[in-house]
Amino acid sequence: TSHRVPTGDNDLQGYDEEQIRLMEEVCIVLDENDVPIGSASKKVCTCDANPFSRALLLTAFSVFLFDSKNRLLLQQRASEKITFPGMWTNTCCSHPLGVPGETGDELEAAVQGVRRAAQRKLEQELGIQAKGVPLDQFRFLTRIHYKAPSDGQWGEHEIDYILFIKADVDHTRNANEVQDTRYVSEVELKTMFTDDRLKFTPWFKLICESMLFEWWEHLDQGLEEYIGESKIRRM
Ligand code: DMA
Repeated sequence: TSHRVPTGDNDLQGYDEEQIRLMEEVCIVLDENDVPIGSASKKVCTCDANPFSRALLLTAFSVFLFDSKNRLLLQQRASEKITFPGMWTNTCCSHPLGVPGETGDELEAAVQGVRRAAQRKLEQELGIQAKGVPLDQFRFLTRIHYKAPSDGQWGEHEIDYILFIKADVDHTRNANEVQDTRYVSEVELKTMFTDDRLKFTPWFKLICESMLFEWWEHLDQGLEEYIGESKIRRM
């Protein structure tokens, strides 16, 4: 009998070409305590199909952008996305890249790297200009460690840096990334959750079920007490 050695090579056939290209982006691989231990392509890192490796732990970030009326900007992921297509989620999520400027060993440097990555992706996904979302306006709240399978073949295993920013910005939609956007109040978001036709990403649901509404209520007063938490929240 012959044993087939898993290659860790997920099959990307049939997916969108631009999204296949983005799977070559180099992500930061972490140990369980958020210490960078290497880097690898997003394709390798998010491969959940190989029983020997599974998805690697990566640095990720989740931006929550609020307008001056404290409404949260949501996006619906494009159907072209390889992971979690068509699902509603927070303003913007991605991974900082393993390049100078977006990576750092100490927490403060890592947060600054994540802020730069957030600026880059807000522009790429939503056409939001960097000058409308200055680095020092992103407020780092905490880190959330979680694992979410997408469809058996792909999965996310991440330490997710949570960033809040309050800014009135103009946005567009990169159709390859985002199919729809919507500003919501807390009540409007809770109403969306009751509509079975809408699907939400697992990390957004986790954050909504844990801290989001508490943070949201303190946006203008008292958010300081939640900022810069050093503990990693394991979910
Ligand atoms: C990954 O986001 C990050 C989190 C927090 C799940 P993503 O799949 O939207 O990344 P990208 O837009 O780079 O594909």
